[in-house]
Amino acid sequence: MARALSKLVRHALRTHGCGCESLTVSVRSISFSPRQVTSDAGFHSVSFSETDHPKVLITGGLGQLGVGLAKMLRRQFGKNNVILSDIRKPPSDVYHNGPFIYSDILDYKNLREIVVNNRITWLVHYSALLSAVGEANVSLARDVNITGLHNILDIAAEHGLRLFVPSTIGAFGPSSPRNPTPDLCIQRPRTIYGVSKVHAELMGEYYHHRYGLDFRCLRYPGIISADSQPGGGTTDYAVQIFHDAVKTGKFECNLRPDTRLPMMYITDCLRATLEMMEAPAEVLSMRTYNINAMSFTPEELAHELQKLLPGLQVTYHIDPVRQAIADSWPMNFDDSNARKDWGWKHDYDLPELVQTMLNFIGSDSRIASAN
Ligand code: AKB
Repeated sequence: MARALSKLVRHALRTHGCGCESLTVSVRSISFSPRQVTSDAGFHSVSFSETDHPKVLITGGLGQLGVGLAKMLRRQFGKNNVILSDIRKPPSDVYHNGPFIYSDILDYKNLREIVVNNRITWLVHYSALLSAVGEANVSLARDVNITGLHNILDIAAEHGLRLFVPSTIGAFGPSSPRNPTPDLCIQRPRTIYGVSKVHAELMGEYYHHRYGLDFRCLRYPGIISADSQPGGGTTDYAVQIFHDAVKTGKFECNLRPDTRLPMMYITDCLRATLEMMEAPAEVLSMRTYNINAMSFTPEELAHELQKLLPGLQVTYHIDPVRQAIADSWPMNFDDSNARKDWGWKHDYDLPELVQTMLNFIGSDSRIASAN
């Protein structure tokens, strides 16, 4: 089991943009930090005029969500106003589609230089190790998810940035109400990923109240995308099933057939992120919101897929680490506050999700086999 998990970590680090290969924690040389200034230091004023487009930096940009978010934000704000960053070398299409920069969130000076030199006004902080991979390497997860976040918070507060940090259904644990899970309830997660996300929620909210940091946070469900892979999460099965179904007609699921988890299609997730970032401060009654679209089990997802691919065979080989994590997470997510405060509304339910994923992956594999 330990060997399998460390293989998983190595694979995730090689193939997925968590921005986390470099483990050197830098010694800071900063002239001041929010810890040294008083609460009335004026961080409330954003450093760009409301009529200007924001200048956005996305960390962990080569993971599951960064490239898609950059594409959407570039359409809205202009190509050169959105900078993707990671510590890995970008594929050539990403490199040629807009600004890409090396950034290591554990290197405070490097981050600060990027923010200053590019006059960044919004920061979307996607670097993180996910749940399963985090359990396989706790100290790396602690460095990236907690120390990295501290750097990001300080940079954002010092430079008056609007900061988005995603949280997750994983920020809840076995003692949280699971069906449904409201925004405010007991949060005692049992993974380092969950602990680091509760820490991020609380630190962000603390910086908001203490220093006026414009911190915004959404708790994402499992995100399902066709052209980008998640890396080392518990909900990854819900992406892999589509690829295996199209390629081989078979899928081996690592969760029990009745494991119910909240899920969302990537287009909804990215739109929610932009809508939360653009929401006027006065409508935000909270700084951290649940968002949701649907909830399903592996059995229900397989059944929906079999309507379009009747030959699909699904077997179950349970991974005890992932199963224990999933059993401690919400089954249904209550996102009524997001719907009430800033008008959140999802577009994709399970049938549309399955149709869209199959269209996408099917046309991709047809192109690949034609080449
Ligand atoms: C994971 O499974 O770790 C993530 C998440 C739900 O946060 N996809």
